[in-house]
Amino acid sequence: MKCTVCRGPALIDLRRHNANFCAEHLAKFCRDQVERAIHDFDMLEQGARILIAVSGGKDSLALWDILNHLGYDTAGLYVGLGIGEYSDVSGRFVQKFASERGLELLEVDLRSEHGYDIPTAAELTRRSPCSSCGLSKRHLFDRAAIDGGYDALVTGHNLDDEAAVLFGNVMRWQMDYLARQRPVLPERDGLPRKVKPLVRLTERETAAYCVVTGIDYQVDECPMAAGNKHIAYKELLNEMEVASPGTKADFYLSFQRRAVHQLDGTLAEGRESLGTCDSCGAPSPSDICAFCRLKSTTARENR
Ligand code: Q46
Ligand code: ZN
Ligand code: ZN
Repeated sequence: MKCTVCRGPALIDLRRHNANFCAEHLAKFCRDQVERAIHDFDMLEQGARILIAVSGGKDSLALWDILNHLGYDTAGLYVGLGIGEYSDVSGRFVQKFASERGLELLEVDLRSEHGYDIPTAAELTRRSPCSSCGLSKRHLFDRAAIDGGYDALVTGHNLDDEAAVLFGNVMRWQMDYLARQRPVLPERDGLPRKVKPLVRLTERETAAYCVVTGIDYQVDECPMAAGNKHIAYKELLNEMEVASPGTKADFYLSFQRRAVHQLDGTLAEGRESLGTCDSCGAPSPSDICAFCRLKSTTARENR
């Protein structure tokens, strides 16, 4: 197998692009795909100051590395979720990545700063761990991006993630979720601009990027992910991709090109009702935001 660009030995084949790449050209391919997503979806101004939500996994660390290469002014934000050994190891990968490259890393620890961790929150609220976790991360990422005056909050959602979520939303025709499923959401009412520059790369590609550029990352999956329905959607989409390479990208990117703008009205309707939380001042559709409610539930039950 030869590299499509230099004809040297290739180490990965990308069937949907009908191409094989060596280490150097795979890294270039990944950076080019991110640059293209940023350009096509008008995500970021050149040299923008951005905050990257980093988990210690392959996607967020690959993205941080790529955005740095592309000349953005980057800082990372890691939220310690308190999911035992998994969180401890993830945090160490992030710290190592940042310190080796001299990059700025902000850290928030749920337990010491907000009095709870994700396993406790899941148990006390009787909600799925991912729902407490998702709302906690969203709140803390949004807040840090606004307080720090960053031009955008960037997350490492890749093509597999986005296609799986889109599949789930289509299966239930959740029009409000579909309307919001965009790679760029503009800043509004105290919420930062949010962008997803990895939407043109799959998780196999970001993992390969980490391997060829020497990025060490947390390879274990979160132990609380079991039962997450998106895992089944990813498997289904992967089966379709094997039968017909390019299906996944076509599904997601064609939705962005042809369909999502039909839902601009639905998006605007959903945005009218945001006020502010009486307790923390964050944008919220109710008097007390979901994060403050979660905090007070866990504080009450922890007593
Ligand atoms: S960290 Fe949190 Fe994920 Fe673990 S508990 Fe669920 S949402 S699976 S990205
Ligand atoms: Zn090559
Ligand atoms: Zn609040």
